[in-house]
Amino acid sequence: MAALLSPQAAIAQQVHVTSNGLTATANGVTLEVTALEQDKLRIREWRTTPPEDASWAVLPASRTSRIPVSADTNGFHTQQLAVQVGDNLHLIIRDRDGHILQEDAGPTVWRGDSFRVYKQRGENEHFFGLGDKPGPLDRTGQAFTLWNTDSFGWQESTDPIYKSIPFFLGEEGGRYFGVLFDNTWRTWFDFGRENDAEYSFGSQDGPIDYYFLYGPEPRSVMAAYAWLTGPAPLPPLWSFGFQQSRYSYSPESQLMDVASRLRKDKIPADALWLDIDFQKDNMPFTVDPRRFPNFPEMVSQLARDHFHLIVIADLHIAHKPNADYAPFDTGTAGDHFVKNPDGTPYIGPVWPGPSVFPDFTRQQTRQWFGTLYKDFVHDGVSGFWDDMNEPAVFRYPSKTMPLDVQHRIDEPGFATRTMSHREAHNIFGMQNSRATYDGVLTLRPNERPYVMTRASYAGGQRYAVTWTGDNSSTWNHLRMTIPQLVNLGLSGFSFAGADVGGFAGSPPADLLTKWLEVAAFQPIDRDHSAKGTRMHEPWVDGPEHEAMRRRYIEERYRLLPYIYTVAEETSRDGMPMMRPLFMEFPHAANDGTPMDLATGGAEFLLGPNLLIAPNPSPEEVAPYELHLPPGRWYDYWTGTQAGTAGKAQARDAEVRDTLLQNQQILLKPELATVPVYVRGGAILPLQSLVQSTDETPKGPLTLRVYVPAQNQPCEGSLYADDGHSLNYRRGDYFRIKASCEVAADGAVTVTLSAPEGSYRLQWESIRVELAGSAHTPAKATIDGKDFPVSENNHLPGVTFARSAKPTRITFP
Ligand code: MIG
Repeated sequence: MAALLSPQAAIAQQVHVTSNGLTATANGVTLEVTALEQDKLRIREWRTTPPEDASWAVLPASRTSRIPVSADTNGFHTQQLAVQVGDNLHLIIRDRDGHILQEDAGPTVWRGDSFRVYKQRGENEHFFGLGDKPGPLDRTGQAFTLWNTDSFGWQESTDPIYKSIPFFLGEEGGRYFGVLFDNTWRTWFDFGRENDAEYSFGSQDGPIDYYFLYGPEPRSVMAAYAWLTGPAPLPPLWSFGFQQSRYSYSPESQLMDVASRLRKDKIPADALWLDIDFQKDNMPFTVDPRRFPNFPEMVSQLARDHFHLIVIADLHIAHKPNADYAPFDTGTAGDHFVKNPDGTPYIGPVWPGPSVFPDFTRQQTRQWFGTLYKDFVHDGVSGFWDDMNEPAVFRYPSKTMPLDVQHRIDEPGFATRTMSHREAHNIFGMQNSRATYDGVLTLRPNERPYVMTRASYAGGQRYAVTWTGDNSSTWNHLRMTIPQLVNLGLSGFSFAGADVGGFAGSPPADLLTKWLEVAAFQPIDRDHSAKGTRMHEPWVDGPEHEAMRRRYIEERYRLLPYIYTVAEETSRDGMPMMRPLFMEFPHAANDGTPMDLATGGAEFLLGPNLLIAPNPSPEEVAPYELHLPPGRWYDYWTGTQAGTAGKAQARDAEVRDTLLQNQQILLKPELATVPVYVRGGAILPLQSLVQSTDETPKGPLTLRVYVPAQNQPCEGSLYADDGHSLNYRRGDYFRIKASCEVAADGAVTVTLSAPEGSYRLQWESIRVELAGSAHTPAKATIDGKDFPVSENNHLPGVTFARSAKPTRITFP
């Protein structure tokens, strides 16, 4: 981060160090820096009076957290950060070794009510996050607008799209920090596009209110952001199964045909989705009695076939007075709709025709909206889909409602007042999904709500999972799913997916196959397509394609114990499921440069241990380079070592001959394969194949140990619970930790901890097996007793009854 710029004409200013931070005033502008924790600061700046101290994104306990600081001249320090204010409110944040982490590039620039804050950008500084903005993983050199927008058919250069997540990570020299700019108006970010020596953020109006979260490890930034805005709650287990959707399955018989074909063709699946055509005249919270005459019976039938049903329920309520349409009648009676400046309800055209829009920033309105799910919940519908909540409104060029529409804030912790749509727009979708989440939770109090939203704001992960909206059926869109979903994960939305196969357009068979393969390793695996496109279900291109697709979906189901364990980590400490390489290997390069810059963000990690390496140019047939992070790696599909160490074992002669030094491998793209690697020292929990998460897997739970080099770390864990209730929050879960050690003679000892939690694991036996052991012993010892070793897929292992005590397994 560059040296201090010479400040403009020095203006007398006063810096008051307080017990928890400082305030400084110059030119009528006040700067306030508050230490929330040793490594977390809140920064506010204002001209006349301090803005209201409230937030839709930040948890009240975190926002009001304070720690004592030590005063310095013109600043203060905590145990981890030093804050200094120079002339003209020039703010510098350093770590305790004196490295500048963030420094103003000049005073805040105001134009009327709008403003922009400028920071110096280091020559090698990189930026990530900002939700699912299209474009490269690294945000450097780009500028963005945050304004929730219905962007059907968005492309790589489209900005803005559906969500506004004003959170980013910065990195230089291997030191990471996060910034949440908590302002709900239209905001702008520039990461060195206008001037590569600066980055900046600003808004049309509203407060200058941002949080600085220091790492230095990227993992700590994620934990800090989860502390600040709340982690995403753990979704139900079934939502990690395969999900099949289309705009729209209708009538009922078509949906039931899809359900039975999935079972008949043995394509494991857990969820089906109904899009708007199941409704009567596109009216939310209705069912078309003609096309879905037996709705409750249909939901029960699906449940008997082990399918969960998710239905769309858009927020716009049809403007239908005197038509016996309860959402309109009760909403009107309760005064729940947003208004024009003259006090009349605002009416705008959407799917049902003229529609009114709930005033979601009122607690009473959200409570009312939440009751609308009653019948669906009663019928056994498992999840809800909040679409169109930017909000999308037809016919206006802006694709949303007029900016002078009035919203009311009536909310504990906020001043009661009205605000214009300018201020409410970016939080509208988030508050819609909050109403859905809270409403469904109230109706089914001990079950985890499953809500998927299109629009949201920072902190919206507390209420809903998300997807990337109306992507396209192109190879480039398949490639873009990776940087988009990784950046969403870095922005709090770990539970996210992209429409598999692409929404707009019709994917050629090869594209759909490859997409189904790659998405098997992404957090939400949901095949969805637009009206008028060709069908997308796994079988539509004949048995050969179907077999390739099935194989990947099956592998996802075998990996579910691992996938669910990784998901639980998100819900505890904010670590995304889909991770950039830098998250696990921040020091892969000596100078701290994130590894992902070399790979172009094409590779990703699923949890800590699986590396997925699809072709960065998925439509090309030429070999491509794989960059493995430091350490030993195994080919997931063969169990053999990869990289330099695994040279002799490479399967394909052409590939073997082109193996490179330094953990680089040349891979030959194949339609039937996505390369996947496992970190040496990983212990992966795996299960036998099931057709849905309802089915109890046969045989033992497998813990597959990928033998590390001697003295290298070796660990893994398994988390399990009943998969659907909230009992896990009261200790009803199961967790074991596993570790291994390799002796000088190659003997491997695996240690399992005593299980934590009261949940009774569905597996009564456990198999511990080794990938990459030097030899196959005939016997192993378990707590000192001999056990026969058996091979499964060429991997030696032992099976034994699960125990409540720690277990030690030695393979001599
Ligand atoms: O104007 O409900 O992004 O997934 O299928 C289109 C119909 C409305 C947009 C969503 C898409 C959904 C579609 N919706």
